[in-house]
Amino acid sequence: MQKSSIHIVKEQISKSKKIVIISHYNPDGDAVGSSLALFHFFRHQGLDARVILPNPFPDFLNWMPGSEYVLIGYKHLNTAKRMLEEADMLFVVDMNAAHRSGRDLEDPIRNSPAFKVLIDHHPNPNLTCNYQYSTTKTTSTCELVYNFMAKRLKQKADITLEAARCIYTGMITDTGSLSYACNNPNTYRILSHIVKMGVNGEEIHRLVYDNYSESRMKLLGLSLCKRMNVLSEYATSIIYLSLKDLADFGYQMGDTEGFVNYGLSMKTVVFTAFFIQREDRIRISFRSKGSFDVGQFAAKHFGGGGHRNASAANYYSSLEEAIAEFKRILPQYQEEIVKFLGK
Ligand SMILES: [Mn+2]
Repeated sequence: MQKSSIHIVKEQISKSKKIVIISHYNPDGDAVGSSLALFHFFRHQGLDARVILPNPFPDFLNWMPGSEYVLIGYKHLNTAKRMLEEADMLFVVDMNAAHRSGRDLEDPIRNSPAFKVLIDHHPNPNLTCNYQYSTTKTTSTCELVYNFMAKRLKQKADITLEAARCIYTGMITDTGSLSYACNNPNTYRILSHIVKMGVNGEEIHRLVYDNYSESRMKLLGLSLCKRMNVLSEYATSIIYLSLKDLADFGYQMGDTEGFVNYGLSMKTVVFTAFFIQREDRIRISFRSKGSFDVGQFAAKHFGGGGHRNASAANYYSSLEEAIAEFKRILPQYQEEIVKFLGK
């Protein structure tokens, strides 16, 4: 499909009657942030905009302005499908393909007759759309949403404080509070602008990070004490949690968000994998330091994908088998991983 110019997008927005914004399954700070930032931006202009997220977002994002208006797609599937059918504009954010919203929303997204805009920072965008704004060279989709509004549409003045707070949230949650994917001066220009607008970074940090459940803290303790192995000769660590572990500690959705980063925070570790057992599969998250590309690793060996330093995959077998498979593959990368040690 021939991609439209930004002028056509602008014209589409101005005459749009029903704008729908959708993001990925298991929405994180960036998915919720980028969706709600657009929501506030359009509402501010008097446009009818609505957000669909496939399933509930974690509790620590409940405070986000506008979150009470989000439609949870899998709870209200027929409504979600009807909204996608009736939308005249559809914004797909923080995901590179329709199936990221889950099986039941994949076709409704693809078949929606709406004018489609994709805004995303994952590699290999794969959605037929009218306008695509996709690059991996950014902190987050929230940063791209800011650029889209301020630079492409040239409507900086329509970014409200609520939208700015949402943008800030995605920028910090997708970068481990600006500890990776954050070496671009533009990132700080945006932060400077939105802090000037009145965004309180300290408050958002407190709302997001000092907002954990008791079950999360106990699961974290278990993970680090009893479920972490460091494979020193490979500068690699693994953490795993079984269904029983989750049940024993009263797991709630979102509790293990970010656990994978603990595996990487050791001086002697360059590569880490976090295995979590779900009802029907093992979800594996990978993280790395430096040039070791875990996006490619996940794609090649586990049918997953993601970014150079952060990726994920599903493995349809037992937890033990997933870990064994990982350990079988690891030796071929030993040299590549270890060479980053101490850098
Ligand atoms: Mn993101």
